[in-house]
Amino acid sequence: MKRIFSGIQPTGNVTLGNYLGAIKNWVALQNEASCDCIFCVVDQHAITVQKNIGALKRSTQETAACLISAGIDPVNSILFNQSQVEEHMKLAWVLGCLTRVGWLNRMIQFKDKANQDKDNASAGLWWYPVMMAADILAYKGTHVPVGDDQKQHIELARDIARSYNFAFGVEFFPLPQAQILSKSFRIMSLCDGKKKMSKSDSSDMSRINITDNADTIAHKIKKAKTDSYSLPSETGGLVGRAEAQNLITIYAALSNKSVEVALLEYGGCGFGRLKRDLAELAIEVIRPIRMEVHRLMSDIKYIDNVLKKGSARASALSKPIVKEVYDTIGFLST
Ligand code: AQP
Repeated sequence: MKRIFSGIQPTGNVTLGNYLGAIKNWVALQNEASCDCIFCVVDQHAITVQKNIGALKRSTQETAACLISAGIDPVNSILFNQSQVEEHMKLAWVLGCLTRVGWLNRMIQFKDKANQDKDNASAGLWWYPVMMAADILAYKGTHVPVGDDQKQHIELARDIARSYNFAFGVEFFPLPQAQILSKSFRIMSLCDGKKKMSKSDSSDMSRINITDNADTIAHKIKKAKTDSYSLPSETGGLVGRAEAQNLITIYAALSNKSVEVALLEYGGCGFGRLKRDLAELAIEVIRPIRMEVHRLMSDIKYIDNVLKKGSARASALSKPIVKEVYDTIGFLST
C-alpha cells in the first residue's frame, strides 16, 4: 500500500497552477485502491513569510474548502491542517538535529524566496525543508505527489530519513519518493512565462484563482502576455517562447490532452483563437469548483469540523510513530 502525503500552503488564493500541478492529481490518487492518502493544509509553513500572518485562519479554511470543492473527499482521505497535529513539530526538532547546515544552504527554493536578501529572510524559511520532511515522515509517507519545483525538498527528506536510520541502526523510516505524475503540469505566470504561477505573486493578473468569476478569468486570459508570432504545430517550435508554451500547456492540461495534440489544433493560428477557447474552457472547469467553495465558505462550522476530524485521524496515525522516535532517542517520558 502506498502512503501518500502532500500539502498546500494557505498563502493566498489557490491558483490554477496549484489545481493543475497538484490538486487534480491528488483527487486521482485518492480514487486508487492502492493508495492511502493524507492531505494537509500546511499553515505552519505559511508563516515562514511574514506577509501571510494576518489572514491565516480564513486562508486555511478557504484552502480546505478549495480542496474539498476540487474533489478531495475528507472521508476517503485524511484532510487536516498542520498546526492541529503537534507531532509534526515534535519530529521536526529531532530531524533538524540530524540535518546538515550545508544541505539546507543548497535549497533552491530558499534562495528564490529569500531573493537576494538571505540575512533578512526568516530562519523558518531556511528551516522549512526540515519541517516538510517531518510532515511526510510523521506518517511514514512513501509517496509525495508534488510539482517538479518540490523535487529537491523530497530528495532532502530522503537524506534525512536515511540519516535517522543510519544514526540509530534501524530501518524505521521509508525513503519517500517524489511522485511527479506524467500528467502533472508546471503552470507559469500569465505576465511572465518564465516565472511560476504563484499564490503570492504581487500581481493578481499573473494568476487565475480558483475563486475567480467568469469575467475575471476571461479578462486575465485576454491580457495574458504573448509574442507576435503564430503558434507552431510541433513542440520544437515552442523553444524560447515561454508565453506560447504556457498558454498551450494550460489549454492541454484543462482539456486532458497532450501539448502535441493541442498544437495540432492551433498550429499556424494567432493567439486570438487559443485565448478565446482557453478562456471558455477555464471558466467551464473552474465554475463548479468556485460555486462549491462559495457554498462551503458560508458554512465555516462544516469546514472547521472536517479539519478537526481530519486532525484527530492524523494524530492517531502519527503519535505512535513519533513516540517510537522519542523512545529510540531516549527522551525521558515520566
Ligand atoms: N504554478 C504551478 N504549477 C504547477 N504546480 C504548482 N504548485 C504550485 N504552483 C504550481 C504545486 O502546488 C502544490 C502546493 O504548493 P504550495 O502551496 O505548497 O507552495 P508553492 O509551490 O510555493 O505554491 P505557490 O502557489 O507558489 O505558493 P506561494 O506563493 O505561497 O509560494 C505543490 O505540490 C506545488 O508543487
